[in-house]
Amino acid sequence: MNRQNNSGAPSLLDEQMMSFLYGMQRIRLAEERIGELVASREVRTPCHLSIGQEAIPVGVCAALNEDDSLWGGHRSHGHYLAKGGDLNAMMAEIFGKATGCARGRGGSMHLVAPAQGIFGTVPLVAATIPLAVGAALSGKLRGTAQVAVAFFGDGATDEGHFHESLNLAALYRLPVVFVCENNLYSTHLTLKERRVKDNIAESAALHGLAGMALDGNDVTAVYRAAHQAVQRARSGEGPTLLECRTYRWRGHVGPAADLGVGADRRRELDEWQRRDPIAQCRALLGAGGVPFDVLDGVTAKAREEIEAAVTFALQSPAPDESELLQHVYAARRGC
Ligand SMILES: Cc1ncc(C[n+]2csc(CCOP(=O)(O)OP(=O)(O)O)c2C)c(N)n1
Ligand SMILES: [Mg+2]
Repeated sequence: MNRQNNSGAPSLLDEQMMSFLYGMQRIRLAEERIGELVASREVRTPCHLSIGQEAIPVGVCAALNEDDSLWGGHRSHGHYLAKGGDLNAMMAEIFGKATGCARGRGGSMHLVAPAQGIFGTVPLVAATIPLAVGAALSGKLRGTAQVAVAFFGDGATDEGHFHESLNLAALYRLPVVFVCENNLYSTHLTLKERRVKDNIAESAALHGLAGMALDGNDVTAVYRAAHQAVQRARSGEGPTLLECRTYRWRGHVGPAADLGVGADRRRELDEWQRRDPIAQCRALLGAGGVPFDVLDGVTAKAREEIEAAVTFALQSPAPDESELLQHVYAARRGC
């Protein structure tokens, strides 16, 4: 990859890396801001931050089309943003405002943007996996070339849904990509406390689908693996399981770092912070000749957008009381 050019402007190949940097930086800054707002009690919502894990949604979503569907769980700000969900509508949702993407009814864990293929993020652990399989089956029956992607944590692989879904998807060669974000923890329980073997990716071979384990903090590795998996799905060759290794810098829920959780958390955090996906991406671009002020400009642009989204959310109205029972039950036709 030749990143040198005379003007100091990013070359064409760098443009994709720059868009990865921007995508990751936007997620991180948005989540840092959400963390501050929760800590100061300006917003009241449980929030599950994915700081440290940004390369996975950004790398995977770069391989998707807008009408491919995305299914995320309780920790899905990053997936929503990477797939093209509106930042203002997300921030307003987190504030419980009427302009929120779920009209202020869902909060941080129920993000939705159907026009961008985000039909819902679901905090029931493992629920996204069969939902994505259903979407893939629907696409296949309707003869579209759409691909469905399920994002889920390592904790979700402890559930039966994971295995049932992999089996069904493999059996019907469904166009689905299973993305396991293995951050080594399910709440406060480490992988070692929950499994005899550290072998999530091997579930793919057991159920007869393609699969691989990869460095989830390397955005280009994630993009390449996702691109291949999406091509496979779109061309009728069936599903893929990607186990992406990563680590969340904050606690399971809320903005704190949870350093008291587990004997190893301090050491692990130090180790994984040295593998920061954003710093790695910046270093690659910098080493290739992209000037630091250009890289800093990416951060400044993202920060500006986030502050504008917070202002939008603050100035938005709360939902009207009269709407309380709307959108709760489906209206019966003809009644
Ligand atoms: C079916 C179900 N069981 C338990 C919970 C409580 N719970 C919420 S998040 C979580 C841990 C999930 O861990 P993982 O899937 O690894 O995702 P991570 O939080 O690490 O991103 C649990 C047990 C739940 N929401 N749903
Ligand atoms: Mg986990």
